[in-house]
Amino acid sequence: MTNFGNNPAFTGFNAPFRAEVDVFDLEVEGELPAALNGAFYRVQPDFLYPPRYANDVPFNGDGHVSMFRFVAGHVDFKCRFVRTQRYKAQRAVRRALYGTYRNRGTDMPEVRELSGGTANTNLILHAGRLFALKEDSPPVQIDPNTLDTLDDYCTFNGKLKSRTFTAHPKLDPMSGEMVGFGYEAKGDNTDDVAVYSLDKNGEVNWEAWIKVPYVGMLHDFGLTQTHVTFLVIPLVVDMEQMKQGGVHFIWDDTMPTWFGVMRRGGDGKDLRWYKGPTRMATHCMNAFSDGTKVYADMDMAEGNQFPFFPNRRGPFDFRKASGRLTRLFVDLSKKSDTYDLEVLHPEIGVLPRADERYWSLPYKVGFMPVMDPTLPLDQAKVGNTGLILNTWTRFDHATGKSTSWHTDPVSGLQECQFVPRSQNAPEGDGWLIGLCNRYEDMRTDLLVLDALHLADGPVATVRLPLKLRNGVHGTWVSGDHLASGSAAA
Ligand code: V55
Ligand code: FE
Repeated sequence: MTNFGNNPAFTGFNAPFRAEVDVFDLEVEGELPAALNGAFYRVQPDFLYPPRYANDVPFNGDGHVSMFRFVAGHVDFKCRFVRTQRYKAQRAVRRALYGTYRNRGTDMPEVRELSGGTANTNLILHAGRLFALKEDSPPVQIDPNTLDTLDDYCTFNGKLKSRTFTAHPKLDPMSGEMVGFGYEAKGDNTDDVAVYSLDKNGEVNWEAWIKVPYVGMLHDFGLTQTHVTFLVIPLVVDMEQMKQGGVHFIWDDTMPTWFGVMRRGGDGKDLRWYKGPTRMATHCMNAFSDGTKVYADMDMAEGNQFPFFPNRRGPFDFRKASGRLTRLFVDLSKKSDTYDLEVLHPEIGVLPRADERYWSLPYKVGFMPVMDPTLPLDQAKVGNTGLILNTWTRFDHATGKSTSWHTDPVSGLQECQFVPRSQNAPEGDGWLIGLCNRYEDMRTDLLVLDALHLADGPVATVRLPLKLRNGVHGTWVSGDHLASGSAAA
């Protein structure tokens, strides 16, 4: 094959990984909590072949899933590429056949009928099925024990009519339902969104079709006990740019945001759109309802947060890319056609997470990787996925206080994952785990912190003998869903 060249997106810590590895019994410093029984899955975009287009973006890498199986104070490791239709087609001919990010017109003719999905963004387990997700295509089902791909185009028994499905489905802890949606549901640049819920056995039990005010990235959404919320942001689809071989999105800072709120289980006709200022927000820490009041907490910035998606005007501005956890609020009993915004905490960060036992419910505790507050903002480096993050922070919305732990200056942190100490432990009582990039020796560690005592630092550091790439999202699956024993036997 050709090589990846000296593009900074593919050198140093960002070098392609491409390997499929099993490591039995990883080295551990410190003490792994014996009660941690389950698996941490996370996914990184990892190009199997060098992209054919110079303008391609990190978000177009092939989905490469890592599994850390925690059992009896030990961790076994396994990683595999997801066998997407794209992966299999390119592997068969030993070269890239697909084009640039979410632009099917740049794909070679022989693959245009195949799925373009990369399964590179997130994972979730529902009704015993583990899905690897990319928002431009249906879920890909993988085996939670072997990581083998079981279904490269999962339509929920033919019930998923949308051509796309979000990378951020939510689980309702009360009903056991999984709720999700697909945007651009009838094809590129269509303003159709299809919303679905699946009952606790994995059967589709609700479908509603709605329209967005304009077609922008709809990456995540909010789920409450009674409603779903969407935020349309001005990272808009540009068909002109795509015709010229460009990527799917462009940032248009002349456009407002629209916060959409609609009832769960209905036909979508009650959907209301509330206007707001130009903002970027990708992720929802959690959302909840209180009577007619609906709240959604998102990491929100003034401008484009993805340096690799072009701005319609002006250069990338990392000051405007700084996002803070922000509460979006509407009262459905009021006539207002705008939504309210309130910054909840001063820290600058991305990738907010909650104690998922509180998804869709009133909650107090959240977590987020943030920039070390001792780093002056204008010295913050802009990596290929935005700001360099070296701090994990726990937020308490009831007191407005936060506690943090930050790494040494030659390390960086990826997304964090909360794991409850037990199924009925209080909210936020458990561990915070996630990957740490060791830039000096080009390795990756998995850190385990006590979520109640972040400032004390890791209780255990699980050392990998290799370097993983910057990943996107991960999920925790408790041991009762998994085969007993080793993952890497
Ligand atoms: C995101 C990630 C994506 C993508 C769109 O975090 C949005 C946001 C890894 O791919 O395609
Ligand atoms: Fe995401």
